[in-house]
Amino acid sequence: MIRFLWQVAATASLFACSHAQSETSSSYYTSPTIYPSPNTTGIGWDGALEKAQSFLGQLNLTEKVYIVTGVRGPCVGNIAPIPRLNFTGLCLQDGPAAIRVADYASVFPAGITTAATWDKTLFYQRAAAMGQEFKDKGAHVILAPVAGPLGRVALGGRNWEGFSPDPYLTGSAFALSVEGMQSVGAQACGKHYIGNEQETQRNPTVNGEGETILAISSNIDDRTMHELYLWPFADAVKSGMASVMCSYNRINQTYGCENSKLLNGVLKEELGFQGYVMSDWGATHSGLPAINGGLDMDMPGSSFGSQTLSFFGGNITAAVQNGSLPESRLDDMVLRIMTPYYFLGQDSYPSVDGSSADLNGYNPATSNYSFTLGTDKSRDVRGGHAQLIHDIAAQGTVLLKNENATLPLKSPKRIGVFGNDAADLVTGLYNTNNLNYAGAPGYDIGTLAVGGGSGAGRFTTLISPLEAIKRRAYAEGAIVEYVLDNKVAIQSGGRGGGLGPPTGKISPKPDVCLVFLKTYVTEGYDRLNYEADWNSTQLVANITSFCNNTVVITHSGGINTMPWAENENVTAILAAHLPGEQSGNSIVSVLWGDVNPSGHLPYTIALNESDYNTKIVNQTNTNDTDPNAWQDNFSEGLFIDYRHFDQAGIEPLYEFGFGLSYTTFNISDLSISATTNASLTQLPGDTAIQPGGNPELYAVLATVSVTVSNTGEVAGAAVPQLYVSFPSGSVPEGTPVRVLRGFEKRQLAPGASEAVQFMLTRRDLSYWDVVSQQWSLPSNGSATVQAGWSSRDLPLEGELALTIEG
Ligand SMILES: *C1O[C@H](CO)[C@@H](O)[C@H](O)[C@H]1NC(C)=O
Ligand SMILES: *[C@@H]1O[C@H](CO)[C@@H](O)[C@H](O)[C@H]1NC(C)=O
Ligand SMILES: *[C@@H]1O[C@H](CO)[C@@H](O)[C@H](O)[C@H]1NC(C)=O
Ligand SMILES: *[C@@H]1O[C@H](CO)[C@@H](O)[C@H](O)[C@H]1NC(C)=O
Ligand SMILES: *[C@@H]1O[C@H](CO)[C@@H](O)[C@H](O)[C@H]1NC(C)=O
Ligand SMILES: *[C@@H]1O[C@H](CO)[C@@H](O)[C@H](O)[C@H]1NC(C)=O
Ligand SMILES: *[C@@H]1O[C@H](CO)[C@@H](O)[C@H](O)[C@H]1NC(C)=O
Ligand SMILES: *[C@@H]1O[C@H](CO)[C@@H](O)[C@H](O)[C@H]1NC(C)=O
Ligand SMILES: *[C@@H]1O[C@H](CO)[C@@H](O)[C@H](O)[C@H]1NC(C)=O
Ligand SMILES: *[C@@H]1O[C@H](CO)[C@@H](O)[C@H](O)[C@H]1NC(C)=O
Ligand SMILES: *[C@@H]1O[C@H](CO)[C@@H](O)[C@H](O)[C@H]1NC(C)=O
Ligand SMILES: *[C@@H]1O[C@H](CO)[C@@H](O)[C@H](O)[C@H]1NC(C)=O
Repeated sequence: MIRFLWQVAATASLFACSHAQSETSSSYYTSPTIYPSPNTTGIGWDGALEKAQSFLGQLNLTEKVYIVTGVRGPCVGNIAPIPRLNFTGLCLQDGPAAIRVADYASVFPAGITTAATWDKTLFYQRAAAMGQEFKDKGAHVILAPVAGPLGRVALGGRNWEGFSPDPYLTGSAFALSVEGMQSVGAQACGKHYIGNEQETQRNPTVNGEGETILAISSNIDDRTMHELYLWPFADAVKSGMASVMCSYNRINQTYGCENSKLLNGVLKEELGFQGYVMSDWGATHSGLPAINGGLDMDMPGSSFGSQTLSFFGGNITAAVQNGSLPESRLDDMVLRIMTPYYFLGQDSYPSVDGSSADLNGYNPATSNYSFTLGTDKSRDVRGGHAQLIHDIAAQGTVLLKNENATLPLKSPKRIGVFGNDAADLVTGLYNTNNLNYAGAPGYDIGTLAVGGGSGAGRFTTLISPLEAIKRRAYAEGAIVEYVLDNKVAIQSGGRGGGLGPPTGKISPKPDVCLVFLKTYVTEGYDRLNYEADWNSTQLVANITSFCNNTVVITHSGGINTMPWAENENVTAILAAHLPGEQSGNSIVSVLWGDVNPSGHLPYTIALNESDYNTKIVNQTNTNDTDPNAWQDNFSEGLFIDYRHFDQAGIEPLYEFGFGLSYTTFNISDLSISATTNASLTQLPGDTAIQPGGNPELYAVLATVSVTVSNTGEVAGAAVPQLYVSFPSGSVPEGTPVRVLRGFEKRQLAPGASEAVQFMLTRRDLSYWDVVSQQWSLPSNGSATVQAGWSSRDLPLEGELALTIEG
């Protein structure tokens, strides 16, 4: 059904293009308008709405407008102080892996690394530690976490900032991140809402004739929206997320920050979101349409890019005065912003660190607003987080291959280290500015521990792989030989050339060769290649030509193909993702076995890049005359990542959920029990909306338990996973073969066993029914439940039969 409609749409658009430009837009999905913007009722934030109302009652019109319009100040985003009310303003700072604009702060493992741990405790602990650093620097609002992009396209340039293309895994990490950040009193701003799945043309451009070419439109059908892209946002709203950032792109032709269907209809009404929607920087394209469409705060509010003034500010004052905007809407915007502020106790909060102002190039002396900065500049907020960062990075490292137990290393005496990614940074500790990026893969010599753009972080400390390996080797009396410049390693040639022993740059012959590869990622650009950068495949070929014990380690902001994976001399592969500041220490822990790897892939690694079905849309230089030319039809529906590989029957190289260990595990004793014998209605009852949506969606309908045991010689952490297959025939066409619906992580001593329980909620067992506009259980309630170690390794299977009212 859905697929058929898509074909019609595509055909119609081709027709329209060749005949009349004005008809182009009508052949694509469009968004309906949903007005008015619902008022907050402060549910879940007891007592705080009253405080916000009392504050609102003291504001004059100009001051209300201050609260909703950003100004220039010491932080990346700022709301002006109102000194007469002792309100010191709001400080908003990037980003998802670190407080970016700060010194003496930690750089944490990226979202993708965190997802690869599959560890809910670490999801929360990382966020709580980050939240504490933001708070200690005086930042009220964290511009994180990220669930958009979800990771629809393997080459998406910002996938690493978020977690996984699986909405269940991302939903868990996103919601626990919100809870962790807010547990210490900082506000989380979940982003980017929604459909921001590529960087290319995420913003409008101006062509040679001065005509505006609109930003890309992500055209997403209703079911796909609910079951993939919206799913994690529902989880985070349920967790009390203070703020949501609307995205740069259009959705069904309408800009993210004025899409009333998505902001008013879906986020505030269906999901019961009580907080405020802020724009991405410069993503506001109108005043009243955006405000009526559900936007509550304009950022950065003043000069940004080509925008010199805000659509908010004085325009709102004028609109209220001339009656075109009801003041009650402005009041609701203020209440939505101030309620989480009071709920989290931010009326008593640390002052903004003066070093933030310096790093943002802000001079308080020349400001119209009286921001008060802390006098204790450059506060050290790292709070001993290095150990946690080390742990997450080690746990987020995925062991993909380990022939004949090459790893952990057995006290090698001669260690070879190769590749530009092993080296310390040589171009500064803050690589946020898309260094050398014009399709080129970032900076050359230096390890990749975090990506670029607003998701970057300034390193106060960075431990490179080479540094940590040398320290370890010295302690064990081993020698380390290295060639870090890929060009030199490649040009030297292999055996008999200038690199390999006995006559080359490397001699004696290493017992083990550690090859470090990297794949740069940064906001603003999508990736161009699936393989790791800097001639990585050739580098591996050169090293393996003389080294029959080559371990390849990747530091990558996304999916890589690995054409060298089956090379006989590549004995082990570790996908170490973006580990943050303790990079070297964490990889040494895994290589030498201090940490038994327990990471699992949060995405699928294909054998061939052509196996991926979703691509970056790129119209650059192909048509810059049609303002509406950039259209991205999400015509694959629910079939992204492993759902596509399962549906199309494609064998991956390493599947979603896969990861090896230095020990072995067994899984047994699957048992399934419904929580009620009573028959269930197919649709949830008509219960008042709470944050997260209809509360009945989260009622547990069944529990599944399994027993996991460590059958090997060393301690290790098992990651049992639960997948559900819906009864075909009782669900609409376009339903995936199986979907992740549970995972846990358990540390087990050798010989130890533990029972693990998974809870299946009504939403977990439902599909989004576009007709009733509800989550619906299949009419025949018999689902297949599978448990195991990855999306393709599921030794246990059972049936879950629910009785559905006829
Ligand atoms: C190593 O690289 C050089 C230079 O590109 C190439 O000529 C040589 O064939 C490579 N050696 C192997 C074994 O791949
Ligand atoms: C986009 O259009 C599709 C097709 O009409 C529809 O199913 C979906 O709900 C629309 N989404 C939005 C946000 O307008
Ligand atoms: C919001 O509340 C105000 C009263 O404060 C009311 O006038 C307005 O109609 C309400 N708006 C909606 C959408 O319910
Ligand atoms: C509103 O309050 C501000 C001070 O916060 C003051 O500058 C301004 O004149 C006031 N406006 C009105 C209309 O009273
Ligand atoms: C502002 O703070 C001062 C000093 O603590 C206090 O005297 C005053 O009442 C406060 N004003 C408001 C409006 O809360
Ligand atoms: C109001 O919005 C318009 C664009 O519609 C903009 O040109 C103008 O500068 C804005 N005014 C203020 C005071 O921000
Ligand atoms: C692994 O061990 C087996 C048996 O000793 C041997 O045949 C094989 O060549 C080894 N493979 C590697 C990659 O060392
Ligand atoms: C898009 O196309 C342009 C022009 O051919 C090219 O320069 C750019 O690298 C492409 N971008 C991506 C992400 O493919
Ligand atoms: C890859 O190697 C070729 C020569 O074989 C060189 O021209 C190119 O610049 C290298 N690319 C990178 C990214 O190192
Ligand atoms: C593997 O290493 C051996 C040397 O130990 C070499 O003879 C062989 O050609 C290498 N194989 C590959 C595929 O490079
Ligand atoms: C690697 O080559 C050495 C000889 O240089 C040999 O002793 C060793 O067994 C080989 N290892 C593997 C894994 O083939
Ligand atoms: C570009 O788009 C315009 C308007 O739709 C169309 O007339 C023209 O043929 C297109 N050009 C190319 C090269 O696709």
